[in-house]
Amino acid sequence: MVVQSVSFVTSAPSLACCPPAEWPEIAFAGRSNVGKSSLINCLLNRKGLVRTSSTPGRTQLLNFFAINEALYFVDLPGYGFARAPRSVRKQWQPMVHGYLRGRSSLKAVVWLLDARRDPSQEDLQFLDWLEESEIPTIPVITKVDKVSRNELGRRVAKIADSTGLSAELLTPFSALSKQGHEEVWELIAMALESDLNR
Ligand SMILES: Nc1nc2c(ncn2[C@@H]2O[C@H](COP(=O)(O)OP(=O)(O)O)[C@@H](O)[C@H]2O)c(=O)[nH]1
Ligand SMILES: [Mg+2]
Repeated sequence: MVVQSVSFVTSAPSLACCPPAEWPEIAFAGRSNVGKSSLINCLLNRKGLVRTSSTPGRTQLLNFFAINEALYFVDLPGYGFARAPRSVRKQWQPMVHGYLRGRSSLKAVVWLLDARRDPSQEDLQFLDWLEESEIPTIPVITKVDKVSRNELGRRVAKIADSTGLSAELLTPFSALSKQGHEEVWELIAMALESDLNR
């Protein structure tokens, strides 16, 4: 896709506060610090559009970005940030689950896992929930520049094993080297073309 225009639209605290569902939508999910904001910036070729931070747990709202006035990207709040206040952790599930289940224009969730980590309990629970909810999921392995080629093969096999996903479905990505940029866009394009109506 040729990205002609990108703009930040709004931060919504709940499904009810989201902008009108007039365009197809792709959401980005994963634990705090996994690289969601960096992936979105990379896909859109905009360096500072989505605030990336080395302080995890900052993004606590559903952040909407309009692309070409035809598509929304939604940066979801991350899970698994133990140091976040209890009130924030309690809000996460109704906010994110409510949005993902209720948003009629949602075409897919890009779900991120860190190449260097084994999937956590929360990662696996979230994947189970996505499957149960029949939400199309695009799994992406982030920060692959941080592991060697050999190690990446082993890491992907391990992640495939613990998630039950086939290794071919796990797309390696790096916001640093841009490895996987084209592949992730292709998977998004396929999801947008599917005539799935929810
Ligand atoms: N080396 C490397 N670092 C990355 C990559 N993606 C993200 N990071 C770093 O990981 C940290 C968290 O990234 P961010 O995009 O804010 O994660 P988010 O919390 O999921 O939105 C930041 O310090 C990023 O610079 C990547 O592909 N390679
Ligand atoms: Mg972020």
